[in-house]
This record gives sequence, structure tokens and C-alpha cells, in this order.
Amino acid sequence: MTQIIYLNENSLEDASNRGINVPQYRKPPSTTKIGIVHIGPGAFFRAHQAWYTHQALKHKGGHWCISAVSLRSRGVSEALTDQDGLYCLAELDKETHFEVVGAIKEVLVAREQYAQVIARLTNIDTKFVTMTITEKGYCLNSQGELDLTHQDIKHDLQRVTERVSAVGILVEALSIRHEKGLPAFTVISCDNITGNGTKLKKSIVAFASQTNKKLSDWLAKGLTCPSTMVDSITPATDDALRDLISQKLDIKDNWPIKREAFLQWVIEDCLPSDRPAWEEVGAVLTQDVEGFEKAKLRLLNCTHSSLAYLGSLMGIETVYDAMQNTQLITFIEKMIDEEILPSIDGPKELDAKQYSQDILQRYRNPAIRHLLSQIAWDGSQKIPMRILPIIQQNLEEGRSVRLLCHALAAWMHFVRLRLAKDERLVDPLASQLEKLGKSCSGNAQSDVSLFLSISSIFPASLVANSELNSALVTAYKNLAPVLNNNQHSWFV
Ligand code: CS2
Repeated sequence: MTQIIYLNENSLEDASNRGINVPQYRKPPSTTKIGIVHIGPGAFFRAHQAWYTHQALKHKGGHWCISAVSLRSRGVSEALTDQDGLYCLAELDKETHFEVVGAIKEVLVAREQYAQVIARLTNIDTKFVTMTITEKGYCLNSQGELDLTHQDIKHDLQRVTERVSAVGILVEALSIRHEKGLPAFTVISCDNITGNGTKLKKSIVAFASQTNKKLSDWLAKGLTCPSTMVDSITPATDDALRDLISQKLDIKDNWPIKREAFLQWVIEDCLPSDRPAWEEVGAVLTQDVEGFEKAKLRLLNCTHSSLAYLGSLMGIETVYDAMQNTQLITFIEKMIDEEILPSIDGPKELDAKQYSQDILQRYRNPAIRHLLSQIAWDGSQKIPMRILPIIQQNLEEGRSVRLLCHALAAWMHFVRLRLAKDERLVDPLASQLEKLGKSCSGNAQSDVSLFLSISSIFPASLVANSELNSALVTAYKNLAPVLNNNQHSWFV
């Protein structure tokens, strides 16, 4: 019976001697310093940016270890602190590969270790802040600007420290760096938000301008916030993965991570020269991030959300299962060909049709159990980034929105059904949606009008569009038979 390894810096030698791929730069006495703070150390970050940084450290070194900061939850800190930030990554695809990732050297919880977080952010060695705080973490309004009425922003504007929002904490740290004569760090958003870097910089400057004009001017001139596109399908960790790591590696890992083999990181080419060697380990630096981001948000994230809501109405559990359903495959392929691909105009080096086919092939990965219920989270924040921009563009350019409206109507039914079954809705607007969902009568026009009344999701210009209204009502009615799980052909 092989002895189980408890993962930490001191057990890396033992793991290495067993042929496990471990980070040499973390073996004691490691001198690699922290140069990056990451806010929002969820599974995607640990599968993606942390993996790229780990590879950069392996191949080119540098003081680029990461301090991972949760704004509120303790989970990652409790799981990884005893492991010195180390965790196993399992690439589950045609083949399975395991690697111990060592980029994270510290895990903090801002709500409980605020002074340490500010000290790390204002440390001269900290050159980058990266973020995966999900769409809701940016506190944006439906115009994509900082929502000064957001409770967290209002809270943070009332104080100079002990803040709760990512933007508020960053501005406090940048203010201290400015006073000390230190350069600003570069801030990289890695969330599925259109123009994520541009919106983040505007939010930071807008927050600073509420209280400190001199600081906001300094930030407007000197703060670098590259836009990015990030991609790798990363299901939530489950006990099956923990068991797999234990069986295959004889390692006890509190929070391993799994993802598909495919990953992509496209970063706006405006990074400082002193940086981790991300582009030498697969990241792409380009001026046309927007093209890559638009294609990915529309061909992957929009189809993901469409499958999540339509598949949930049909009682389907995972993306893989959805891709075994001919009705859903036909729907998604039709939506891609008729309503999404015509809205995409670049980047020039991307074959969008092939890219869409590659994405559907990724969805068919039998090794990845990606729950539709996970993708369905936070619909009020995801829909404005993934589905509404295509609908707006298609309406302006005279193209069909019929199938996109089926995805949107499926989300409305999804909300209504979960509430009817008293099932929890994972969404920052859950309380507002609960009230609204309970007012739904099942009458298509009145239910659709209720959802369209949520101004933080639906811009007034869309709500006033009669073609959208009509397509949504038709789709809502058309989906009704699916709710009874009878396999009525709900679209033709
Ligand atoms: C998914 C994304 O959960 C979701 O909303 O659509 O997390 C998706 O898996 C990633 O963007 C893939 O890169």
C-alpha cells in the first residue's frame, strides 16, 4: 500500500521521486517571490492563468508567484494554505495528464486579512493584478459602466479602507502606491466581459474620481488594463476528481482542478516588458483582442448558455448529454449558422466556421462532465454579455433573432420553473427575479414584459423593439410544451 502524500512544499521531493510532475521552482528552499496578486481564485483561474504562469515560471523563471485573494469566501484559503498554495491539475481529454501547479504561494481572504491584502498590493514587487471575479464582480450597469448606486460601491465610497469591492480595494492600493511614488501595477481582467480591460480601467478611474481627482488623473494617464479573451472549459471540482488524484497520484489534495486540454489566452499587446513569459508558453499578444473576444463570447458562451437553459427545460444534466440530443444539436447548429456567424467579422486570422465546429467538438468531450446547472448560474449577468449583443446587432442589420430569442425565452422559463419548484436561483439578482418569477402567470406576453422590465439586464432600446418583443413572445409560447418534458418539436 503506497503511502499517501500530503501535498505541500516539503513533500514535493517525495512526489517528484514518484515521477509526478512537480514545480522545481517551489522546492525548498524556494526563493521565487510573489509578483502577481490574483483576485477571485476560483477553478477557472487555477486551471487557466495560474497554469500559464506556472509554465512561465518553469521555463523562464522570474519572481512571478501569485498571491491569491478571495474577497469574501474562505474555501480556497482553507483548502490551499496548508498545501502552500500547491494543487493538482488534471487535464481530462483524449488522454489524461496530471501536474502539480505551484504558481500560487499565498492565499488570503480580504474580508478577514484586509491589511495583508493591501500590504501585498502595495508591495514594490507586485507588478500585476489579475482578476476572475465573474461578470457580477465588476458592479457594472446595463451600459457597462461602474454602477455608483451598487451597494458595494456605495459602501466603499463611504470609507478609505476595509472595502468590499474589487474596484474599491484596487483604488485604495493604487492611491497608496501613488502617495509612495510607486508605479501603478498592471490590472488584467480575465472575465467573459466584452471589452473587459477598457471597462475595468473606466471603472477604476470613475471610482477614484468620486473622491480624489489627482489620483484619477494619474490613473487615467498611467494605469494599464489590457483587454483579454480567456478560454478553457473548467467544470467545478467534485469528489470524483479528488478520488482520481488519490488513486492515480497517491496524493491527498483538498482542492484539485480539472479542465479540458484546450486552453487559450489572448492578451492585448500593451503589457510592460517586465512580465511573466506568458507568450512563450502559449498566450497570444495581439492588438485585435476584441475580435477574438467577440467570437468566443458568441460562439462558445452564447451556445453554452443556450444549451444550459434549453437543456435544463428538457431535463438534461450536462453539456455532453445535451450534445447527444439531436433536437438540441440541430437547434445550436442552426443558431450558429443563421444568427451568430453572420454577426462575426473577424479577427482576420480566425476561420469562424471552423472555430464553431471545434467548439461543438469540445462540447462532445466525454471526459468532461460540465453541469448545465453550473453554466446556468448568474444568467442576469451573462445574458447581457453573450446573447443580447448579438440580438441587438442582428436587429440593426436585419437578420433573424428567432433562435436567440428561444435561448432568451428558455432562460425566462428556467427562472420561472425554478421558482415554481422553490429551487434556489444562483444569481446576483435572485431576489428581484424571485419576485418577478412569482408574478408570472404563464401568459407569454405578460411574462415576457415582466422580464423585459428589468432595466439592469435589458436596455431601453431593446425593450422598445417590437420585432424583439414579438419573437420573444412566440418563442416563450413555443417552449411551453417542453416544460412538460414532452418532446414536442419546439422549433422548426
Ligand atoms: C461557461 C464558461 O459557466 C459558464 O458560463 O460558459 O465558464 C465557459 O466554460 C468558459 O468561458 C470557457 O472558456
